[in-house]
Amino acid sequence: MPAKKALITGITGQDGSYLAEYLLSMDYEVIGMIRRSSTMSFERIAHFQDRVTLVSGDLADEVSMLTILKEHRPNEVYNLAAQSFVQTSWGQPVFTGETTALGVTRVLDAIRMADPEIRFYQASSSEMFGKVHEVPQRETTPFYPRSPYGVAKVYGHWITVNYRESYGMHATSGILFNHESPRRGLEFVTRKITNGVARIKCGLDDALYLGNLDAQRDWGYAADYVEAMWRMLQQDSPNDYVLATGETHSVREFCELAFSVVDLDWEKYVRRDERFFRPAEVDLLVGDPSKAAALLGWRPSTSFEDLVAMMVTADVDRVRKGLV
Ligand code: NAP
Ligand code: F7E
Repeated sequence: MPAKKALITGITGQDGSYLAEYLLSMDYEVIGMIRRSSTMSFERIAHFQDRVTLVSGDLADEVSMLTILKEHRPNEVYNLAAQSFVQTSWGQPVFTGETTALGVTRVLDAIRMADPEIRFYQASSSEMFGKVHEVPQRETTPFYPRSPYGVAKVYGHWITVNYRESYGMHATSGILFNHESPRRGLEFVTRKITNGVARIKCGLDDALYLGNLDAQRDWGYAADYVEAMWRMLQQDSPNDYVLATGETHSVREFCELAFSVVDLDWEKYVRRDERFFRPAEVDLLVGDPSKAAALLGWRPSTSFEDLVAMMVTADVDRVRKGLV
């Protein structure tokens, strides 16, 4: 049987890099869409770059999507590309809407025109639940987004459902709660903390400046989550699935644990900084992954404690090698 072919938008991001590795391990032919930049940063994909085909395109440009689909004829498209940083979405609300919301329609419409049999995965987000209507959040929980990013993801989710219902497309939405790794961008709170811990431990910094320590998140490990994305597209029918651990922890707890990994007391180093508070906050997220467990046989395999230790250890190693 010929190998399956998958197109990943956002292959240079955290999830894109793990998903590409996972699909390669299953003998897929992987096409990765990258956008033009004056400096190319392939940090997360350098170790397997020679095993994937990189093609140029942008979610802002439907023609580029259509051309890629017609030329490469993938069986599956994973739409992971987005302006994904919530804080930035207040400063760049229109750009966030263009990419994170309308970008989804561009991909779906390009698929509809090139080959509506292509299976489609949309990277939806727990940020859609925002000011939560119920605890824990599940597929049926109403949305109440609290940022331009969250609003854009609600659009992306519903346009995916709409193309499924309008055109019978195999279009699936994975509603993923926060998932982290040593490849997480440095601006997100988990990686900001673990990188800060490593720099303090190695004597490069003497403080870490953070915003709201009371926010609570359901944090899992990114490599566990990309496997479930693949499982979703192997189902006979498209659907919506929550992926989460079912546990929630505050930013304060994350700090306490991360500093303790290197035997430091977090209270001596963490300072509050108004710049990192948000105009509207999502106070508490905790997901119910029972549908994914029942239909996909998926369960997260990495505990909160192991995730924090993994990220701190990786950052200490990087800092010691002079890499961060
Ligand atoms: P990430 O590390 O920020 O990666 C985002 C990717 O999107 C990068 O490859 C980026 O390319 C690409 N991109 C941005 N704008 C683009 C555009 N206009 N055209 C083409 N590519 C573009 O994000 P992530 O954490 O891997 O998340 C993957 C997806 O899941 C995102 O859609 C995110 O919103 C969603 N999500 C993430 C989480 C989470 O906890 N990580 C949870 C729920 C949903 P460059 O490298 O060129 O910037
Ligand atoms: O913030 C608080 C902040 O930026 C988590 C994205 O992947 O997950 C991510 O969005 C919490 C917030 O992630 C700082 O106020 C405190 O309550 O790590 P974050 P996020 O906003 O939850 C969802 C599911 C996505 O879909 C997104 O793409 O931490 N916080 N102090 C801080 N956050 C940051 N970034 N920096 C601080 O200094």
